[in-house]
This record gives sequence, C-alpha cells and structure tokens, in this order.
Amino acid sequence: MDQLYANVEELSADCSEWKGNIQISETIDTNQDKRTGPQLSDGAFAKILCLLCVFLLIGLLTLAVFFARASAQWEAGRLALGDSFTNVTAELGHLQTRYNNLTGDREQLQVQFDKILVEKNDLQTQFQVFQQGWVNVKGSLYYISPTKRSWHESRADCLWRGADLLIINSREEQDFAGGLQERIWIGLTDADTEGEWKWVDGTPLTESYWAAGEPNGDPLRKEDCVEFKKYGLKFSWNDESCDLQNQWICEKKPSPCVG
Ligand code: MAN
Ligand code: CA
Repeated sequence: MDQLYANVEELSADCSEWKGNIQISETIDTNQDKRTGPQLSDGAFAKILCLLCVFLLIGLLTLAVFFARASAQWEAGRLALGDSFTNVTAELGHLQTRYNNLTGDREQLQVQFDKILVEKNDLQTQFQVFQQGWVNVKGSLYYISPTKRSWHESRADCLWRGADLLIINSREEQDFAGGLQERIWIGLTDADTEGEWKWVDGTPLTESYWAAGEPNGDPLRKEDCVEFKKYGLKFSWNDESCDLQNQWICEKKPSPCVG
C-alpha cells in the first residue's frame, strides 16, 4: 500500500512537471509570436497599397480595353446585321417584284395556251374534215367526188354528207371550183321550169358563167342540169342531161368549233 501511494505521488509529481513544461512551452511560443509577427512600417504599407493600386489600375485598364474591344465588335456586328437586314429586305422586294412579273407572265401564257388550244382543236377538226375528203376554202368546205353519178344521185350524196351541190356566189368561187375538174356537176337546174335556172337552195340565177353557146337546152337530151365542161375558163358552164354520169362538188359551211 505504501508503495502504491509512493507511485501515485511520483506519478502526480511527473504530471505536475509535465503541466509545468506545457505552460513554459506556451509562454515561450507566445513570446516567440510577439517577437516574429509582421511588423510593417508606414512606408512599406504605403508601398504595398500603392502596388495594389497599380494592380487594380492595370486590371481596370485591361477590363476597359477588353470592354472597348467587345463593344467595337458588338457595334460592328450590329452594323453588319443591319446591312444584312437591309440587303435581305431589298432582296425580298426584288423577289416580290419577280414573283409579280412571273405571275403576270403565267397569266399571259395561260391566255396564249388557251388560244393555241382553240386553234389546235380547230386544226384537228379541219384535219378530220380533210381526211374525209373536204377542203376548206374561204369559209366553205368543198368535197369532190371520186366517182361519177347522175345529177340527182350526186345531190343525194351531198345531202347525205350534210351538204348540197355547189352553189356559186362569187367570181372567186367560180374561179376556184372551175379550176378543179372537167365534167363535174354543180347545184344549178331548170328541172322545175324550163329555162328558169335555180340553185339547189331555191335562189334564182343572177350571175352566170355559161360557156359560149350555152345553155342550148338540147331538146333531144333534155338538158336540165349544169356541169363545168371546161375547167380553167371563166365561162365554163354547160347544160346537160341530168342522167349523165359525172363527178360532183358538194359544199357546206363548217360547223362552229367546239372548245
Ligand atoms: C355538145 C354541146 C353541148 C351539149 C353536149 C351534149 O358538147 O352541144 O351544149 O350539152 O354536146 O353532149
Ligand atoms: Ca348544153
């Protein structure tokens, strides 16, 4: 037990000594801090402050330059965008004008197209008529038969074709028809009343182109129907027997063109 107390006291003494060492050490550290801490003079402090000001000024100047450059770039960009906008607006105007012109052209072309379509249909009709043996001359269609028949049979054929035997209304028609073929029937007869010549539409003969000595009305042949006897002559008509086998000319007006 005594030994135990002795050890405790010894330990206690050691602790006291350790605590004492710590306090001494702290005292020493505190003394050292006070001795080695920054001790700036006013001059050094002013220098540092001045240096800081210089750095700050340099920083501000750098920022100012950067801002000036950025501002110039932004302005340049803004101007470029403005130019682009102006150009695009002008281009839009040109395109609008071009669109309007093209629209006008398209409408004109449509009108021309419609006109050409009408002409095409007209030509197609004429071609079909031509294929059926008709020719179109100055507003009339003419058909010349390839075969020969009597005057009455010839007229029946023309009527079947929606036409009638040729009626000559003008010198031009006389020249045209008279130059086609010899021995060919036209739509003139005095079958109703001898010597009273009438066209097949019932109109009386006013302007005639009888060949010399015609109509002689040979009583033996009963010449009541009229033919072109000589072609290529102004005065070329001859009265003949209606039973004579001749070629014939039909005439009709073209039907109105349908779209
Ligand atoms: C001659 C003339 C004509 C007549 C014919 C008949 O050519 O006398 O007038 O019509 O014969 O064939
Ligand atoms: Ca005659």
